[in-house]
Amino acid sequence: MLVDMDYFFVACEELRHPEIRNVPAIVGSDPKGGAGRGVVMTCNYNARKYGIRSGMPISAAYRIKPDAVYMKLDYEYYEKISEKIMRTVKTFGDKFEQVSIDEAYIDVTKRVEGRPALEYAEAVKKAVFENAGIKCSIGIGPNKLIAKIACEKAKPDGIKIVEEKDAKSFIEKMSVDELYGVGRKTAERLRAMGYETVGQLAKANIAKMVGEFGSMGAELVRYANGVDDSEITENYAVKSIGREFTFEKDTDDMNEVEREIGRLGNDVIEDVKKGGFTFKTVTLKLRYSDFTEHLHSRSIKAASEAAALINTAKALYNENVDAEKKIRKVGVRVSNLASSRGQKRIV
Ligand code: DCP
Ligand code: CA
Ligand code: CA
Repeated sequence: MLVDMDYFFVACEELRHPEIRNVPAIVGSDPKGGAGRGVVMTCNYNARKYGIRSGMPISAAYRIKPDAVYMKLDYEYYEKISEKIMRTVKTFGDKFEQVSIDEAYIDVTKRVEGRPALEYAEAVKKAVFENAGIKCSIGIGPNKLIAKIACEKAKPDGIKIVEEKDAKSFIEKMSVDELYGVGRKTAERLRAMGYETVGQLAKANIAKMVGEFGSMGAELVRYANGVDDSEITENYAVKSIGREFTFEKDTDDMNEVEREIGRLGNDVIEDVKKGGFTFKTVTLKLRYSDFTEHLHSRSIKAASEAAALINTAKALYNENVDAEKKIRKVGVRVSNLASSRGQKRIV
């Protein structure tokens, strides 16, 4: 079973601002009257009606709906709610694997023996709503791949069950980019090879696919046939990755600070790659010689590269630094992590 929260960040905001429930509402960067940089992290379904989407430049959202409610990211608050949700979801499975802040797999094989899976999923939804006040969608399938796709089809506030015997036909008409592990680039390459639908890909020649994509080519064909043997494994201990540095002597030399941001950024990226993560939020910490401390955050499209981190951190520095003061300590942190499983393997 895959359990995924609906429009998660904005759903969290609704809990403390019930008045935004019936209007288009967005969490993301400051739109600054249309001149703002950065992206929409998410929006409620009311905003989606107008074509606003996660990952879209905030300036584009502003052009579509300047009178929407724009809220800035409060990752720590969402994380607290996420913890409550995950504690609840975990009790419903024999194995539990959180894959991002708002989504987890649980193994319910034994739990649904002798009772309707639909009833069980309804109980999970009810428990999450009662404990955390958040609505979610649930996909159930013979493996993680099918559960994930089923959950997408269940959105919002729904349940979709796909039995093993129906798994292949469930996905065969879908476009290849709806398959797990297929990003935009891979989808383009698949189309160029003549594979438009998952069903076409399912019949692909394995040797040809391996020639094109390496061992992951074979895996893609297995996915296209609805086959996924990966286990549900607990692995989500890490929520953010950061590094800090205290200068020998407090400094207002911008080149020196930027050099340090670059160094910290590269160290952070090493850990990001080791963990197989992508990040969406960059936070710069500045502590001045008077010991005041400021945090500046920006959300970007999911990334795992050093340049994305370092450029964002430097931009935050340049935009926010108080040039009147000397800096004692600088920190760089990434959060809003997700597993890059499926995206990373095919390049
Ligand atoms: N998120 C983000 N940047 C993106 C996409 C999402 O920061 N490009 C954040 C905000 C989301 C949260 O991660 O609330 C969970 O992402 P989902 O993809 O599950 O999207 P939502 O929960 O927002 O919407 P849905 O109802 O489609 O699941
Ligand atoms: Ca979600
Ligand atoms: Ca999610």
